[in-house]
Amino acid sequence: MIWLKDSFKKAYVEKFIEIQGSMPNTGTSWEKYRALVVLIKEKMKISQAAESMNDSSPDQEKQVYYFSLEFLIGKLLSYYLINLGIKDVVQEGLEELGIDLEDLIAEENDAALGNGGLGRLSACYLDSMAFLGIPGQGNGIRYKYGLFQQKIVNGFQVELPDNWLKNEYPWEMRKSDNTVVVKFKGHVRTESIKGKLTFFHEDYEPVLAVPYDIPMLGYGNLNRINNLRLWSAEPIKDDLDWVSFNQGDYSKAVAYRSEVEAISYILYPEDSSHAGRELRLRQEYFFTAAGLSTIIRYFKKKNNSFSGFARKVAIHINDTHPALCVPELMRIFMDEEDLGWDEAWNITVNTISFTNHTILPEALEKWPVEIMKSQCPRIYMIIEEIDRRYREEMHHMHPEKRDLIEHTAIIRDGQIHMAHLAVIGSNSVNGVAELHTKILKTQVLKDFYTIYPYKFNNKTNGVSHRRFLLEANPDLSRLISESIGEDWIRQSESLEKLLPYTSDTAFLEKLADVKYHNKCRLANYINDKMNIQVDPSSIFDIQVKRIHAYKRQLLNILKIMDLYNRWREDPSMDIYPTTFIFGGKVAPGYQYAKSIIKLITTMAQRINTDPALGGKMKVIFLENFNVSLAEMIYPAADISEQISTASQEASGTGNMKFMLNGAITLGTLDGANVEIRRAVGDENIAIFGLKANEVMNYYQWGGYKSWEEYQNFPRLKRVVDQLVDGSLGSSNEFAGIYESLLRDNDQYFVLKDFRSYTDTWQKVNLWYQHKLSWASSCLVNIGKGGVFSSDRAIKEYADDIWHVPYQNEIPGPQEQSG
Ligand code: OAK
Repeated sequence: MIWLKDSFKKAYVEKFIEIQGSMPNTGTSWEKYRALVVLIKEKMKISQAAESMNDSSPDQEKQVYYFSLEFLIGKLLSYYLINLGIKDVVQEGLEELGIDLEDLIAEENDAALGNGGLGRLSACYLDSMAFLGIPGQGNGIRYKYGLFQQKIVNGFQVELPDNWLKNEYPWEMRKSDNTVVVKFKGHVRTESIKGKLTFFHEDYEPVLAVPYDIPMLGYGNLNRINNLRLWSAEPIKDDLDWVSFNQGDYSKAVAYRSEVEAISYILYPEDSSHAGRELRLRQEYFFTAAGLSTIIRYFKKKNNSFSGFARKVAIHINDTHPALCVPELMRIFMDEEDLGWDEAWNITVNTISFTNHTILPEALEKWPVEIMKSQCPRIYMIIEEIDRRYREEMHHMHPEKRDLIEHTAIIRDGQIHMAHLAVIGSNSVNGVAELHTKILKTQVLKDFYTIYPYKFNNKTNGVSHRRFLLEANPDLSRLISESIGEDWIRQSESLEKLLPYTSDTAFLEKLADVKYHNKCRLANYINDKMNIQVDPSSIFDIQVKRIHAYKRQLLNILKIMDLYNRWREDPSMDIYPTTFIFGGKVAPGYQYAKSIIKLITTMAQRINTDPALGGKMKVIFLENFNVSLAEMIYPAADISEQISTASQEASGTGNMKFMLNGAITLGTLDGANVEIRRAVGDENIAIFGLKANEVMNYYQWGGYKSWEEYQNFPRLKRVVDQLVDGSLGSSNEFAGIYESLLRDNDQYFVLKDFRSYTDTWQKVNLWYQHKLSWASSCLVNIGKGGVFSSDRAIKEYADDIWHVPYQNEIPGPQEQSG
């Protein structure tokens, strides 16, 4: 325990007075929040954290650096209070000072430096690394604007800027002393010095990379405070623009400043698609180069030679966005540290590991040679040389396989294939669920799998069960701990101890009560925000995630349209009342997905105001789905909709968060759903639809005939026709959706899976009415959910890829003294 209540109160009041010069009761909630964060940081000696505090020995312990363009960390205050074991003390202490902790928690902005799955995964992984005592540091960009805020206006998504730094972000610490210069543009002069080719990058555009550190506090592990280092781009003040001003070239100076600041201005809101914009490449090189310079600087403090580098450093690249780590590390080793190519290459490959997060072709990053050449001329030269040597080596090994070389080369048709660079330049390539890894090996990266079979491995994703269960669902957490003790918080697999309770009626009733309570909480939120009353005893059937054609929110809303049609025709139909809840953002330029939101909100408007329905159905589109809202939604779900076209969702992580909160998955055999089914058994999940191999077969033969599906199932024909026959209003709003289904042959098999989806949904609806059987299956989902904790995933990365030790048994926060 780091504080008793009275010492906390005293420390808090003193801190507030020190910062504000007045008593806390005179301050705003924001000031009170900031004082609390500052106090915690000081108490934890966080400003000395990371490098120095964790590693005072002369010999460096192996460090893991997790490079990601996205870290969707959400709010930290409440979570850290839990991790420090002081939430109750702080809450009570503040209460005695007349302050409501909830008000302070509400002041914190969600740090939304990510789009969705990939970004949240990196936040969960930093969390587990801190918990497990792995020296693991995140490396990313401090975007001035995070993922946009979504408003729904007249049923359409409207994007507003997310100015999360407006008030200052008290968790971060600017570390100006560790600023580095990243060099863009210019040209490379080559000179032979003492018989050795030497490269000089000249006339470059210098960009200052200024680090801001955010502490990563793991549950109960106060001895290890890790760090998320986010880089901000700033112009060099007294150099180029000063020169330009002196010469009167104002426009050049202004252009330079804005070009530089643009680098860390905004997170690209495209999820799983590659826009190929120059600025994005600049972002990628910027945080890669800055992060590597920190690594090298720290390594050199503790080591005299680079020969042991790969034993002391693991660099993980989260998808291909940081793949320039490969040539940049080569550049540093060769141009700055004077290593030869072969040695530099060996160390680079042995240090870097790579995770692929999607098979969508539109997400695969390719950069035109011309852009790379002009932005990063020296890096381009190195990529060219890596490509040349790769081709040569392949030619030597497989002289007859010209096609193989062409298919796997890095530079082809004037483009740089970043996934190829990442595979060739790393020692490990992993997918994020068993099915996804299999698809990588047999389809997307199959040629590479024949060349480097030993690099490929699977690491099924995991989520922080402490954030998404312990913090998000306090009532369920209490029930669990009262029944099986608190081990599950540190050992997620201990949740299995709940399984004997599946036949304990009293326990199942308590579980149902907890769910009801959580549904009331969400219902109140909906009422407050949208002025719509939903019945907490109806089924909460929820699909929250990015809106994307392959995730098939369309299939869900067509099901709802069909149900509505049938209910109106036969009001006595035996269906249990259901509230359908959607949430998720669309990339601003993705018109098709935007029209799906409009379809959902149009149906919501119609259904929610139809008095004849007597409240049997409600449809809710919750605006601005983010980490904080997610924490309220998962605990309230009965049905978890995981209905992507089989083969397309690499893993999914929402599926795991719902499961841990006792929702039943209604899903396809896609991504990690496959493993969820294996964990819980067929009787505790509802699976429907085409299998991945069936979908892939269709793709191979050019798809299926969606027209036939439509013609042969009148209920389906009816909902599809309603998209364009004026039933939903006179505008032509949904013609694009209609076309995608019939004229473009339904690329995502929505019509093909419609019958089995609606049939399965109906069975689930019936099943829900058997309350004990339902609650028992919910409990199996919780009990089997432990394996989907990010602790398990990180242990696998640590064992198989990074080769770093971790602590398995970590005392809880209460047991540590300070
Ligand atoms: C985003 C940009 C480029 C490539 C992939 C993504 C992405 O978010 N992928 C998602 O990653 C998650 C974490 O691994 C998976 O659970 C999702 O299935 C996948 O779509």
